[in-house]
Amino acid sequence: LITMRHSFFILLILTVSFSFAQNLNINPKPQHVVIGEYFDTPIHFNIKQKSTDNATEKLLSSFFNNDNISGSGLSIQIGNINDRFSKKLKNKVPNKAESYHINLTKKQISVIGRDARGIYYGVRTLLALLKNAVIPIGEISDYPDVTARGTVEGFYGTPWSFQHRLRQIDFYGENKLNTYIYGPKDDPYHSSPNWRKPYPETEAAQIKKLINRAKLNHVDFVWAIHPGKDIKWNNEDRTALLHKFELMYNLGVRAYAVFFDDISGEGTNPNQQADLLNFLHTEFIKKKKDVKPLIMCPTEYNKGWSKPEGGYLETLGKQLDPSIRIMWTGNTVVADVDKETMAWINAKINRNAFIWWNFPVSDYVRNHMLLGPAYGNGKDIAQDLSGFVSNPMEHAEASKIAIYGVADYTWNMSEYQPENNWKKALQVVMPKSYKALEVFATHNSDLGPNGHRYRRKESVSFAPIADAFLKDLKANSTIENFETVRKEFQAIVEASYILLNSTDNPLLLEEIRPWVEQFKLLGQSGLAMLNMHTALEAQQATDFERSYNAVKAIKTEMYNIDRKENQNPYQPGIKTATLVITPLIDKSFVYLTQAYNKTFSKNLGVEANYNPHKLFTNIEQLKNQQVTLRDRTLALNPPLEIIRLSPQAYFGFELQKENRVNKLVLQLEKSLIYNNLTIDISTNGKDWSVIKTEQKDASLQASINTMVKYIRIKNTTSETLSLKIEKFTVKIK
Ligand code: 14T
Repeated sequence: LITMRHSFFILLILTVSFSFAQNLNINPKPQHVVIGEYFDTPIHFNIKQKSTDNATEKLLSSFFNNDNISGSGLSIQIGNINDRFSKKLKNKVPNKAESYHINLTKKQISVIGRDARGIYYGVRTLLALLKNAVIPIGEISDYPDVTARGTVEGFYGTPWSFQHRLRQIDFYGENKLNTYIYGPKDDPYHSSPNWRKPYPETEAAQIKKLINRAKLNHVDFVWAIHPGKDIKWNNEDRTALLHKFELMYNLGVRAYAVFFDDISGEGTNPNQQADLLNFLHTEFIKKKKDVKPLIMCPTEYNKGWSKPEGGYLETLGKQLDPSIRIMWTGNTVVADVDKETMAWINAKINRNAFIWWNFPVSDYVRNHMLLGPAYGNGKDIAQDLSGFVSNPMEHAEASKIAIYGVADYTWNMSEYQPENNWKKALQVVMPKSYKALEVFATHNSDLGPNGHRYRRKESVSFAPIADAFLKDLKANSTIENFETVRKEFQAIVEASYILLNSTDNPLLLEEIRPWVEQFKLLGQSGLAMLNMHTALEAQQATDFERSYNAVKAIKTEMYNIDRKENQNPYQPGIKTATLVITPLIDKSFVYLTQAYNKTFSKNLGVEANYNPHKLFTNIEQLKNQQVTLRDRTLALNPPLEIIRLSPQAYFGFELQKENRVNKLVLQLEKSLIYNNLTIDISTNGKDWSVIKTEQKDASLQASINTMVKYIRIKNTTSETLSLKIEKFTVKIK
């Protein structure tokens, strides 16, 4: 009996400490934690450190000061494996880069790092432990699974501000991310036309500061250059590149990348690319001695774009110096990666690929906020990667939710739990209002239909409830979930108010504000929709019509926000909760109004302001591109991609019915191509007539003024044309 009771207690202690271990609240989750009892965190510490660098010193002084340091306090020893104090414990430090070991007793805490970064990470973990009221007795052995972990600021759109970059770099340090690749597409000194030129003074000074901040966080600031749009494969440009590297070196850069993505023409030649990189490797990296290995982004950076006939990837794989890392986005531009992805690319390039994960980047769905968990990548690929970076949204603070997940995933891959991590991330970015943020983020995760066909789950636990609601509504039976749905709409409204008035992260609020406003209105329209149902059940026509008008009025307000906020030329406007909540409200509204019309012999309108016209094309690349109707202008959302138009290929619009069409405008990056295109119209999709066009303000225009159902741009030459569509609109009467 005694033994039984004994083992029961042991079991109890084990479970308690186990669940507490889960709760150490350290992101990323440490690899090995063995802990037993806890003791109260003392007030004073007697701290001795050896071999600590500036970054670690600075970190230590953020916690230890004259008030909590004392000779009689809890002894803390910090150092590396060669320091004398670590003799007994150094075997426990994992034999991996950036690793550390922490030993915790009531008498002493030892933190031993394998290298400078290992010490720094050990101290990060130590400080996290000391923030709790109790300290565990036991040991932590820890190391990262992936060598290079972090982000690539590689999106199109407004680059992050200086202030945001500083905050990001601090955030990376806090979460043991070690890589920030600087490559914003819209920085002209990173790309064409100015990649050859030095940064102007202000920008240079800021980059210098970012580099210093990165050093203090043990983050490699990797400066990327994107020269492929206009590079000449000659000595002059090669020297220009070397010179720019030297200038950046003088600002403090010690890690470099060269991007050849999203270019066409001469710049795409793999032999020339490899030559250039090898040249930089021997003439710069090797000579400097304190610069990290080069990273390159290939032109064919995903499987979908790789042309096996051309042997592009194999050429890079064979020719590039083995130390040079090659980036890869996966099977398509925007994709999650798995074992198969890695096996395919690694075989081609003769090395482990460096993953460029295009999440949570939203530059192709700019009207959406991507706030869901970071999930979808294989948890068994740690050994197949040389690095893993996330390309974030232009909304820096909002991106931290996903980046927090990337930190955990890349550090301790097999144990990564996306949903748990996501909940912690919400608390980190909004320590007080995180519950409201959870309501908002739960319903703002998906991207909607998009050219890359990348989707995310959204409103996961609510989705079945919404389905059941609609089913009951249509079957005219009692709605079982009515109260649950009402509560959710109420929660949406309340969470929105809480967020709009929250003070715990003003910068985050600034980014999400228009979406939260929209979300609040959406919740209110949901409540009004439910009132329509209640009034219909009670046969109260007046109440029904008031709620009906309220839904319409709220929709008008939402429409106005959509027309006013975030007016970029790509995906203008503000979309919220598009996967589950919005369709639920829209469908219910139509259904209820129809039922009311029938019962009361009325004729209330149900027309939604959705777009009834369609894209009309035989080009695979374009088939998922969205079209927008604003006022009376129908527009193709301009793709970031260069579109290849084979002979006879066409793109245009199919209108819902015959309509008088006015003006057509097509704007391409290069206006030379206009001569190779015709504009056709048709009323049946079979018989076409070519219409007259003129070139005006670098665009191709046509005044049409007849009834058409189909209108298209067509390649009438016998050559394949490559075009970058900047604008394509028609005005409908
Ligand atoms: F270099 C790459 F790995 C990459 O992903 N490049 C861009 C990136 O800057 C952008 O943020 C991301 C998401 O839109 O995708 C790439 O951008 C594209 C994608 C295309 F399909 C640019 C042109 C495209 F045709």
